[in-house]
Amino acid sequence: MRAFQLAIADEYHNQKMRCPVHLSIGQEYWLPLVKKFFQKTDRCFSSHRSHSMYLALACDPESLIAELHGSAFGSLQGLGGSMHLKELDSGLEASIPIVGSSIALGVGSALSAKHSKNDVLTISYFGDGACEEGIFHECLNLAALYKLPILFICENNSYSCNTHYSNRQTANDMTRFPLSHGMTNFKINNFDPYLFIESTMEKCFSLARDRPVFLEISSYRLYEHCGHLIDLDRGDRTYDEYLYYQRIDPVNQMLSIYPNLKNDETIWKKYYIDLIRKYE
Ligand SMILES: Cc1ncc(C[n+]2csc(CCOP(=O)(O)OP(=O)(O)O)c2C)c(N)n1
Ligand SMILES: [Mg+2]
Repeated sequence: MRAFQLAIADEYHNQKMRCPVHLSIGQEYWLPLVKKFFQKTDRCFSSHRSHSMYLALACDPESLIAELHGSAFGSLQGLGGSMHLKELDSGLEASIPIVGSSIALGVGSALSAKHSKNDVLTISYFGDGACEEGIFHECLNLAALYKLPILFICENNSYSCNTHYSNRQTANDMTRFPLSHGMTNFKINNFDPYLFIESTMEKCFSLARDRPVFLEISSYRLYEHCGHLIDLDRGDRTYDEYLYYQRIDPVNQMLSIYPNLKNDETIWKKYYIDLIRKYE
């Protein structure tokens, strides 16, 4: 996922990818685990930051690259672009750029699963900014009341576009919302040991087949909100903040422990750049 996104970031300036891109470089550490605990009949509704979710579930980087180029070989024949990714066979039902939509659609899907008495778990994936939408609070209420089989995954990168949480909310803790509905909730962050992250996610996926569960995942977006640059010139975040999170970034940590992986990253990045060349 990291190599894929670095390749996009490197090549985007050529203006051959004509749709906006919301990279999640710095936020990928938990996403491969979604594939591990997601069952064949489960359903996922994603936000606009959907590349990594698509890679995790659909596992098809070439169709994503084609889609970003508006190619007929893209996952949506080039008609959807980066923010509308879906792949029904893998359970990625939709990615929706209207903030909060993945929550409402997810709850609808979970309600239908409950009525059908099947074993379908729905994942609703969204950001901390979506917690400021009214629909978020209505949906949490309904999911708690009806005990719907849904896992809310809130990826908290502390920013909504360029606005820090401190200018938007009274606390950087999204679990206070599910708590007020008596909903089971968990938190993981980029400092946690991998085994803890894995076991927490396993628990979430298992419990949510029965009742709603809320998982807050703290992470940090190293690139700009939308685009291929590192936007330190905007003044919305400090260089020190960026350097701190770059240092503790789980992928960078892993590369410092296992330097040989840097070779793999380079090889994969080159592979993705070659694919980009194929479709541009
Ligand atoms: C209803 C709605 N309002 C505003 C926007 C503009 N918008 C696009 S992304 C975004 C920020 C969302 O922040 P967050 O939910 O934290 O997700 P992140 O981008 O950090 O992953 C906003 C406000 C939108 N797409 N939809
Ligand atoms: Mg955010």
